[in-house]
Amino acid sequence: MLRLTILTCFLLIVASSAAVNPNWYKNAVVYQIYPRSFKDSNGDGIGDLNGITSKLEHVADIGADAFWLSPIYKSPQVDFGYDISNFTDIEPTYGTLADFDRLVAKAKSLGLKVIMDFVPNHSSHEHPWFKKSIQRIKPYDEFYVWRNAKIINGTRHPPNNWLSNFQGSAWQWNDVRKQYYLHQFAAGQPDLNYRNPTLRQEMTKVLTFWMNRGVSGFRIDAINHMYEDIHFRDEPSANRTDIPKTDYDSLVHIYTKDQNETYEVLKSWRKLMDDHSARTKTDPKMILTEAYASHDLTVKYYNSGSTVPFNFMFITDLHNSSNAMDFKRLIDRWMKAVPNGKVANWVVGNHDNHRVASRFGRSRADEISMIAMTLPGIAVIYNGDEIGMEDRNFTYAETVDPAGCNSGPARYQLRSRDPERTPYQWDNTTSAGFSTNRKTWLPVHSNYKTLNLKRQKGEYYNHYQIFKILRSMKRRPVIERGTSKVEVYGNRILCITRSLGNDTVIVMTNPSNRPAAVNISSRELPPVLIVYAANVDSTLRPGTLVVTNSLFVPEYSSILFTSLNIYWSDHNV
Ligand SMILES: *[C@@H]1O[C@H](CO)[C@@H](O)[C@H](O)[C@H]1NC(C)=O
Ligand SMILES: *[C@@H]1O[C@H](CO)[C@@H](O)[C@H](O)[C@H]1NC(C)=O
Ligand SMILES: *[C@@H]1O[C@H](CO)[C@@H](O)[C@H](O)[C@H]1NC(C)=O
Ligand SMILES: *[C@@H]1O[C@H](CO)[C@@H](O)[C@H](O)[C@H]1NC(C)=O
Ligand SMILES: *[C@@H]1O[C@H](CO)[C@@H](O)[C@H](O)[C@H]1NC(C)=O
Ligand SMILES: *[C@@H]1O[C@H](CO)[C@@H](O)[C@H](O)[C@H]1NC(C)=O
Ligand SMILES: *[C@@H]1O[C@H](CO)[C@@H](O)[C@H](O)[C@H]1NC(C)=O
Ligand SMILES: *[C@@H]1O[C@H](CO)[C@@H](O)[C@H](O)[C@H]1NC(C)=O
Ligand SMILES: *[C@@H]1O[C@H](CO)[C@@H](O)[C@H](O)[C@H]1NC(C)=O
Ligand SMILES: CC(=O)N[C@H]1CO[C@H](CO)[C@@H](O)[C@@H]1O
Repeated sequence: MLRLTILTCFLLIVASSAAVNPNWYKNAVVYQIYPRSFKDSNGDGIGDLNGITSKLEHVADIGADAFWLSPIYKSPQVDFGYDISNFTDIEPTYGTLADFDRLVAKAKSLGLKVIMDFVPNHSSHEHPWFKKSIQRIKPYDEFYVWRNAKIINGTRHPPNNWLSNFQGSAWQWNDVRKQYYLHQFAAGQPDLNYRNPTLRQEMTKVLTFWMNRGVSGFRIDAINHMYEDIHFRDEPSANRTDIPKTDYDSLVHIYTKDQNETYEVLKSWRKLMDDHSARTKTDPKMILTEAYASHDLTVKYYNSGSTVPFNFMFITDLHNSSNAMDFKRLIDRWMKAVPNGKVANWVVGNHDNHRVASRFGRSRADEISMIAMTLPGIAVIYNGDEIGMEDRNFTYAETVDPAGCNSGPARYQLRSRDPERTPYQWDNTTSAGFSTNRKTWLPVHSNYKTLNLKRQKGEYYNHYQIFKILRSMKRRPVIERGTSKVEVYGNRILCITRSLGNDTVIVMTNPSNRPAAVNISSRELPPVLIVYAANVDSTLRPGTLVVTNSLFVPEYSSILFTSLNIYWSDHNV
C-alpha cells in the first residue's frame, strides 16, 4: 500500500509540472462537497471554506481527481445557496474570497481540481439586478421574466398556469413594477431572462471571473430550466388525481423546460472555457450539466459541450427492487448513447436525493460505487457515500429545506432533501467532528458514534477501505481502456466484465435474497479468479480463490473479482 501511495504522489508531481493533459477527466472520480455540511471551522454549526480546506487531504486520500462545491456564493440562503445575491462574491457564512483562494491553492498542491456550482436559472430577489429591474432601470429592466397580469372579471391573475417546483404558481406579483415575475423555484428566486443579450454577457463575465481564480470547470445547475416558451402558453395537465393541482407534477412541463435555446447558450460557454484554457495553457475545463430530463435530451448536452451530462440512472431509474436485467438494460443504453470521443458518467448520489445506502439498503451501500467505478468513464460521488452514510429521519418541525417545508406536514417526507444533507461524520466526538458546536444547522445522524471516517480508517474492512480499493483499481489500464461487457446470469446476477490483455476485472452483484452459483467460464476468461473486494456484509472475503465455471455469489452481495495477476501485483506476492 505504501509503495502505491508513493508512486501516486510521484505521478501527481510529474503531472502538475508537465504540459496540458487533454484527457485528465476521461477516467476521473469527481467528488461532490456540500459546503454547509462538510466541515465547520469556526464553531457556528455551519460548514465553511476553511473547514473544507482543512479536510482536503481526505478528498485526495480517497483518490478524487476533482471536487465540485455546491454553491458558496453570497446568498440570503432562502434555498441554501441556490438563491444568489452576488455571483462573484462568497457568502460570509462560508468565508471570503481570500479563503477561497487558499482553498484553490491547497487543492492544487494536492493535485485536485476545483469545480464551482453555477446556478444560471435565477438570482436572489435581493440581487441588485433584481432591485433595479423592479425600478425598470436599463439595462436591468429585462434581466428577469416580467409579464402583465391577466384580468378576469376584474380580478388579477397570473399570466398563465405555470407552477413552481416548490408548489403553487410560478408567478409572483410585484406591486412596484405592477407586473408578475417568473420564479420556477422559491419566490425569492426570480428567473433570469436569457433572451436578453446584456444578461448573457454578464453571465459570461461571471464564468471568467472564477476561471481567473483557478477554477477548472462548472457544474451547471438545472440547466434545462434556463429558457421558457416565448409565447408563454399554458402547460397541459398531467391528469393526476393523486396530487393537488398546485403540485409541480400536476402539469407536463413542455414550455418551461428543455427549450432549444439552452443548447446554444451551453455551446457559447464551452467556447468561452476552451478559449480560456488555450490562453492560459491549462487542462480542459469540465462542464457538468444537471438536467432531470429524458434520456435523449440528456444525451443531447454532450453535443453542446457538456463533459458530464449527469447520468442519474442509479437515482431516478433504478431502486432497491430493480432486477439485474433492469441494470443491464440501462447501462447498455447509456453506453450506446455516448457519442464518439466522449465518456460515460455514473452518478452514485447527490444532495437532492436520498443517500445510496438508504435508497438501496445498507447491505447494498457499496454496490453502486462498485458498479460506477468499474464501468468506463467518470464516477461522481456524493460526500459521505464513501463511508456509507445514511439518511436521517426528520420530523416536520425539524425540516428546513424549502422543498420540504412548502409541501406541508403530510407530504414533506416525499420532497425534503434534509435527510441526505446531515453533517459529515468525521469521528465520534462532539457533532461527529463536524463542528465544536453541539447545535449544528442540521442535526448530526445519531449513528455517528459507530459510523464515522476515523473508525473506518482504523479498521481492516469497511466502506472506506472498499472505496479505496475501488479507486486504485480504477487507475488500472484495464478499467481505463479495457473492453466491457454487461451480462445477466440466471435472470438475477449482474456481471460486468472488463478485460485488457491478461487483466480481467469482474463485478458481480446479486440483488436477490438467494445465493447463486453461476458458470461464466469461456475461452476468454481465466479459469480461476480471486475475490478482490466484496460488500461489507458479504460472507465472501478478499483473497478467496474461485473457479469461473461455478462462481458462488451470496444473496444481497456485490463482489469484485480479478485475475490472479492483478491481485498478486497489489499484494506483493
Ligand atoms: C459583488 O461583490 C463584489 C465583491 O464584493 C463587488 O465588487 C461587486 O460590485 C458585487 N456585484 C454586484 C452586482 O453587486
Ligand atoms: C366571470 O363572471 C361571470 C358572471 O359572474 C361568470 O359567468 C363567469 O364564469 C366568470 N368567468 C370566469 C372566468 O370566472
Ligand atoms: C390528459 O387528458 C386529456 C383529455 O383526456 C388528454 O387529451 C391528454 O393527452 C392527457 N394528458 C396526459 C399527459 O396524459
Ligand atoms: C428544437 O430543435 C429540434 C431539432 O433540433 C426541432 O426538431 C424542434 O422543432 C425544435 N423545437 C422548437 C420548439 O423550436
Ligand atoms: C431492500 O429490499 C430488501 C429485500 O426486500 C429489504 O430487506 C430492504 O429493507 C430494502 N431496503 C430498502 C432501503 O428499501
Ligand atoms: C425512518 O422513517 C421510516 C419511514 O417512516 C421508517 O421506516 C424508519 O424505520 C425510520 N428510521 C429510523 C432510523 O428511525
Ligand atoms: C471513539 O473513537 C476512538 C478512536 O476512533 C475510540 O478509541 C473510542 O473508543 C471511541 N469512543 C467511543 C465512546 O465510541
Ligand atoms: C499474458 O500472460 C502470458 C503467460 O503468462 C505471458 O506470456 C504474456 O506476456 C502476458 N501478456 C501480457 C499482455 O501481459
Ligand atoms: C460451464 O460452461 C461451459 C461453457 O458453456 C461448459 O463447457 C462447462 O461444461 C460448464 N461447466 C459446468 C460446471 O457447468
Ligand atoms: C432541478 C433543480 O431543482 N435545480 C436547481 C435550480 O434551482 C433550484 C432552486 O434554487 C435548486 O434547488 C435546484 O437544485
